Amino acid sequence: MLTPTQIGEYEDRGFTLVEGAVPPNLLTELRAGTDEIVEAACGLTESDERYDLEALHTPEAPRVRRLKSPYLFWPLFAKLVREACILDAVEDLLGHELRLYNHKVNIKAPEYGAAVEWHQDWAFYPHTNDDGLAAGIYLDDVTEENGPMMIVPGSHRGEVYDHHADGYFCGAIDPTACDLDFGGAVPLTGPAGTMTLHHVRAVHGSDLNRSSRPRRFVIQGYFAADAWPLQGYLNNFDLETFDAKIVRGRPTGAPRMADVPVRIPLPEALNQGSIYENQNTLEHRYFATYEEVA
Ligand SMILES: O=C(O)CCC(=O)C(=O)O
Repeated sequence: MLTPTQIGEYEDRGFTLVEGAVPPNLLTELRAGTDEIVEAACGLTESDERYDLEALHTPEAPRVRRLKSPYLFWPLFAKLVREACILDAVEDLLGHELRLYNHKVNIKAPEYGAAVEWHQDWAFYPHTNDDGLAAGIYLDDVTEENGPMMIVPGSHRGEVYDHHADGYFCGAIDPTACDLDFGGAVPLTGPAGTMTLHHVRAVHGSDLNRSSRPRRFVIQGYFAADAWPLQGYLNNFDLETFDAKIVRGRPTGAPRMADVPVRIPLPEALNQGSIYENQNTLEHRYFATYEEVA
């Protein structure tokens, strides 16, 4: 499905974009389905297994920051993690045997959607090899104003950066303690229906939504089936659940080992929950918070 130029860009820079990857009828279904799901957060008083709520959420005026593992709860999203229009592109980059690793919808609501500090997905879940990526789908038109994902080109070939604060994992890179060129980061913009593909080691982040338009972003993380999570056994590893996440090809009990840089994300983050909670302990933030801007 991908062109040689897109594959080359992914290999050289650590990311590529596919405009119009999601057909219009599916896009309409996803947008309407997401609206309904977000409205159903009305009445919730705190985050739960499905919803991650902004600090300023109230039961009357819901502010949903993220849908957590939506494929487990809503059929529309269960179908999406296996959609050919996504998996064909992922297969071009990772091969035919594929496992879903994680799934979420990040919602940057107009004028207050939270920033995500710079990080590498690899720092959260190192595997035996780094044939992993995140396929993202923009449900809204994304411009520089509504918090596009930004990626430091070529960073997928570099080191794995320290994502700790005061000795605990915090899921973010301290921008004052590394040599990364954040000014050279590329904003991934595109119309609704655009798919982003970024390497699991690529450094990325995103600013606040500073516009009056939403930025809803579905993220589906995949690995080659022979990449096994290094922390699997620590996290109550269950083979049946692991194998049920195969979306193409067959599972294997023979992990492929690669010479990859690894840091273990322990001791665990002091603020458990989503990445937004983990990153709260980062002392030097790169992006402004909504509270600061307000
Ligand atoms: O929503 C974004 O802009 C980035 C999201 C991200 O990197 C994450 O959720 O891990």
